[in-house]
Amino acid sequence: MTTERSLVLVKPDGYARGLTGEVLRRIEAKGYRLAALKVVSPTTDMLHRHYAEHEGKPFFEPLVEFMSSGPVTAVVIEGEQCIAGFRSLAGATDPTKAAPGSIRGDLGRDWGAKVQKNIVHGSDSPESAAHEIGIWFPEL
Ligand code: D4T
Repeated sequence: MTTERSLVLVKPDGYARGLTGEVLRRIEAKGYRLAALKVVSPTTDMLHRHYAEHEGKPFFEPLVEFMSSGPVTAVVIEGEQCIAGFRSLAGATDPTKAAPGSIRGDLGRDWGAKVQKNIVHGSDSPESAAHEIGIWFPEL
């Protein structure tokens, strides 16, 4: 089994609510390593590249607007199967349905917005992780 990397984002809602430390704590407590970390104010271009698969969907523009609304903490995590492992830590996309014990289940809720403000992002495949790490950490 080769070591994997995943791109994790603490989204503007998580950053603004002071939950970055809690998210990092859960990642480290699970046993994954933090390979790179920074606070970023993403450009529209970065977000269009990051969310290209969702272009044209009804939540795409609200999603880009939300993700541009404040700083984001971008993290590269590392460890065997960390892609699936972090998605399990994060929980379901909809925070109302996310299981208690998960980041979104414990810390997230529906705020009545056009887009789900669900605290974190995690890559969903090795190909997405490589692509996304290139967008958020071009220096790596
Ligand atoms: P990300 O990509 O942010 O880790 O979230 P997920 O992997 O869990 O979900 P996603 O890519 O399908 O969606 C990206 C982003 O859009 C929001 N969203 C999604 C939304 O507001 N309404 C929706 O119906 C969907 C599918 C939430 C996450």
